[in-house]
Amino acid sequence: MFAKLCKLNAFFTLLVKDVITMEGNRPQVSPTLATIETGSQEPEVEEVSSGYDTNANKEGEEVDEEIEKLTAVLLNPCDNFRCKRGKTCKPDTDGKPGCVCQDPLECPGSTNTFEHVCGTDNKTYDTSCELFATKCNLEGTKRGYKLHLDYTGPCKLIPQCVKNELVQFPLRMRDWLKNVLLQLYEHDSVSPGFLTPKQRFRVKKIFENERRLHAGNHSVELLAQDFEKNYNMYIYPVHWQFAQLDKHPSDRTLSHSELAPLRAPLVPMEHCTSLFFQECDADKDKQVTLKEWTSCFGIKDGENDVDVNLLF
Ligand SMILES: [Ca+2]
Repeated sequence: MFAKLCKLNAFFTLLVKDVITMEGNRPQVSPTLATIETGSQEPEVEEVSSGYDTNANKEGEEVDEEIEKLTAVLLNPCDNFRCKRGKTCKPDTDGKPGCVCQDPLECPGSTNTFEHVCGTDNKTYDTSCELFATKCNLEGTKRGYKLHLDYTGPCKLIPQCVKNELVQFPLRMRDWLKNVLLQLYEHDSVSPGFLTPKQRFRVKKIFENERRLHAGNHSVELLAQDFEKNYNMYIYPVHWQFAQLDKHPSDRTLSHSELAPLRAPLVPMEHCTSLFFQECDADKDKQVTLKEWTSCFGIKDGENDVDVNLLF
């Protein structure tokens, strides 16, 4: 678990670095990605057992340890008891732990503005904790159902995305995805762990291709030309990003909350983000399938370029 966290932190650090190195008309990821709490990363599990092993049949110290654990559980049944975002553990009258809506006023206050989030109700919340606690307390109401984390940072006026800009968005986004993967590859070469061997093998082919367009502040015309010329290099990064997001659950479709880690930090910087993801959901069922996703980025399904095997 610790190793996994370290890897994630490193990944976020890397993305934060992109903000500094990637300028101009490229999608950027804000530093807030490192601290974003979208709620989507939480498994939809309300209760997790305390892990206390009642069959423990050990001697000496081990038995003492078990007794200590049991005592702790009895004293505070909420220890090691997890609740999903917006809820908090509270023992019932029998001392059995359960999850109840958190009081938004009990959320730890923000320490800087990066922690503010804008809700879909166009209201700025001090932290994502406050937003999800508010949503929980509104459960069963229309307002609660409609409330989601829209983007990170305080609410601001997002200019309307015009059609011409919307067309440019996937060009820049897929170029950015390719560059993120190439950066991961370089980091992985110095300190392995950023990519799996399979991922590394696939990115290696892109990395070693002399004809690839290197990261820079390219015009949309050049990006479009490069997509024509080096089309094959863009197939894998688009699949890779889908697989990164499709984890809760991994079912080859992306829900609103699965998209959030990518969408939320991008919205305040790229005003076409929301519309782009809306349009990606071609059949408007609130789920973006792999086919819809790849089609959004211009990957041609007709030529078998959409391949679920690339997700693993
Ligand atoms: Ca999914």
